[in-house]
Amino acid sequence: PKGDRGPTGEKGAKGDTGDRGECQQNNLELSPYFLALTFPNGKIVGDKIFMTSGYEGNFDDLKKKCMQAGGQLASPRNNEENAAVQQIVFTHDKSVFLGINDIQTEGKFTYLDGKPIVYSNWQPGEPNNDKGIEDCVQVFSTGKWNDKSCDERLLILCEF
Ligand code: GMH
Ligand code: CA
Repeated sequence: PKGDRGPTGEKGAKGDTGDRGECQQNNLELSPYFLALTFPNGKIVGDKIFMTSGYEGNFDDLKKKCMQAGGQLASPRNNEENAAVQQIVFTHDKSVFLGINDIQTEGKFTYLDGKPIVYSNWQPGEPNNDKGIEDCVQVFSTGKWNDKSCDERLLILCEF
């Protein structure tokens, strides 16, 4: 378990077998390099890194900025990834846009590549397409999702 290792994830710690997978991932997350690089703007989940720069903008701005950086807007695909997104939203007290929208077909939420979403964490009553203008998805500090106008200016959160 994660808690069994020292907080510094010292080199050559027990369990550092060089294997790919969970053991190595835990050590990576505890290494001072990753602690430094992810504090306070990033989170590592499995082989995915979520990172904000603090920039705020509308959906198109944020989508473009993430792509220019070689990543894409955060697109959590399970509870663990969503919890990482939530933690960044909570830390910064600013909600983020996901790389998910129903711009193409109202009511059918897809990733940026157009594929249907495999995971969601909607706030009860959402998505409601309020006033008929909500095609993007924001995450609250509770981790719950709300569809929101893509013209809102929210915090950037990319995944790499
Ligand atoms: C409406 C109501 C609220 C809800 C908002 C939100 C806007 O104003 O249904 O309860 O919180 O819409 O969905 O995105
Ligand atoms: Ca809504």
